[in-house]
Amino acid sequence: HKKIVIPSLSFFQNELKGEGVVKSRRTLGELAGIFENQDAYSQLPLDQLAYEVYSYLPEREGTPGGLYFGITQLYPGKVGDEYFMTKGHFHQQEDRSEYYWGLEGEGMLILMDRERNTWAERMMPGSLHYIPGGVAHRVANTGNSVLSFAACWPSDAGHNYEEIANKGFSARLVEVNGTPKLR
Ligand code: S6P
Ligand code: ZN
Repeated sequence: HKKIVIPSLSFFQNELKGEGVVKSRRTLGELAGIFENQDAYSQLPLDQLAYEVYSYLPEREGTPGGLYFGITQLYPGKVGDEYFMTKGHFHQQEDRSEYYWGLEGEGMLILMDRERNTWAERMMPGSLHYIPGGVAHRVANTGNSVLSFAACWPSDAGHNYEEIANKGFSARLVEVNGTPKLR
């Protein structure tokens, strides 16, 4: 389950040695409200792990020009016809952009701009995604194994979860006849 691709190995070795990598985790219980099918959601254990994020900043927090590196491991699963997905956010400093790239597994990066236009990009090992400033981002695991992706973002970007928590994205990624579709 914990297969790690080579380019990220040194990062995980730092974590194993306790050198400044911060690990956070989100359970299904912490994703309350993001899925459409409340019945299906209520049947799942709230303490089930949905994803883990390892992040690392080689500078003091907020250092201008500093860059975070992070790896997210999103577990496979469904809530009704929706896939397990990250909470999703705009950046607190709206104009801050970010790179994502796929490491293992299959998924979709769901993006929404300020006019609430939503689109999606397929994630797979080696796929590269640029998330411009002012674009909310969320990832869904569309496969049967762990989806792992790396990210790089400015140290002063911050997270604005509130808007997505309140209004969601303007489209949902659902499984239709075995394939992911935006609805
Ligand atoms: C941070 C970056 C990622 C996410 C992570 C979890 O800007 O976009 O590290 O934090 O993929 O997603 P979320 O929406 O729970 O922060
Ligand atoms: Zn982000």
